[in-house]
Amino acid sequence: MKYNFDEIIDRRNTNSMNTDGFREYLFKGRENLNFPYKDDEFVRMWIADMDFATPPEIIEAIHKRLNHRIFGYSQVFDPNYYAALSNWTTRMYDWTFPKEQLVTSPGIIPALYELCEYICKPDEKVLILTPSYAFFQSAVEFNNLELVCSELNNEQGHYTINYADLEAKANDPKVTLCIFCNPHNPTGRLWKEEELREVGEICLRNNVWIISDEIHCDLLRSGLSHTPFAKLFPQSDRIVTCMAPSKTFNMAGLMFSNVIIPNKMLRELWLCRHYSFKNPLSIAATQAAYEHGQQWHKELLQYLDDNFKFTDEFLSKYLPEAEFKIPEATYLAWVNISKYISGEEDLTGLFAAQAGVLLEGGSMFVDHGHGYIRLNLACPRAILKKGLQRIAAFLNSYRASHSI
Ligand code: LCS
Repeated sequence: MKYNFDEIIDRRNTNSMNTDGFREYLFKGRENLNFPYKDDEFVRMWIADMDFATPPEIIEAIHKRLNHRIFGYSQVFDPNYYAALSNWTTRMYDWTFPKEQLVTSPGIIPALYELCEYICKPDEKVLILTPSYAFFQSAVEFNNLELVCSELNNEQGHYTINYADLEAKANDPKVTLCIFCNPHNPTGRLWKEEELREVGEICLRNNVWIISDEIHCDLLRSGLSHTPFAKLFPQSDRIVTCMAPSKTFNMAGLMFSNVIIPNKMLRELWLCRHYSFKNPLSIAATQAAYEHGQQWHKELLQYLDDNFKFTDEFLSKYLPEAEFKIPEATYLAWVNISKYISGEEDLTGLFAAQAGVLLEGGSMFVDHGHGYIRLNLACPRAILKKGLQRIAAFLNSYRASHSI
């Protein structure tokens, strides 16, 4: 390996959400909570960023841009940016899109907030699949739109789409948009082509727009490949694709993402209303990621594969009744612990207080996450091991003392 993913980097006092902002995010309104652990004693497996250094090739590109010394108003003008992204999507997913369809945003979440507003009229409804990344709900509710949830089928931890339910909900004329997570956070499902086709056909025949949030699409187990939703429906202009280097290369704080809008009217609305200036360091970093990030990315996937293997073996040995399957995508483990703990709503608070682990309990995922915890495995193996040991010790003692 050329890159060192075992390195432990102290992230405290860098304005990082992960280390310095967990109270505000996980315990909003209860920031003064006292835990038996000091803040720096927690094992942090919560927010979806990584404890790995961003690739040196990206840092070098930022340095190069810094050395220019002027950081005036900027946007993407250099055609090499499109070329870099388009080469990446062609190489990775055998798919590309015309240059004029590409717009950029400081993040996918801000893009979702805007797109909901631009696509939907005030009394309309937006469909999501649950459990779900909670900001999908926030984007809908921020725009005073109604949220409609279709629960995924869950058979022993294997999640599939309930097409009949989705069709019934999409059939409501007030449902005009579906925000679809491809691959899916938190379950880690990498949707198959036939699943995407079915969802696409349901939405399109019911005049429902699709926003396909593909932020996790480069975080697959080695050997698997991602299908962009829009690739399957080249004749439709109702599928908006969101992609970003932020998760893949651990640069969420640089706030840069790609939004591909085939529909001309929607794109014109975006171009007219979106605040279009971008951070020049982020543009340079993103272009470098797509141009020079391939080797680092390959090694990252290998390290994540091994972290998942380690987790799977650890759970089989020390928490054999936890339901867990190595997901096809994301660096997130979605683990059903209901055989060890029951009737507890606030698993996030409980694990922080009693295990010294910061994680996200299932109730943080809109709905239908009951009994689950989500663990972020994108950390050095030594940290992962410590986190898993704490989780196992806590759950085994909880079960013993509660006679579950
Ligand atoms: N979309 C999905 C599906 C995500 O999982 C995340 C981050 C974002 C968008 C954020 O996009 P951004 O605005 O940064 O471009 N997911 C996180 C999570 O699950 N926990 O912490 C962040």
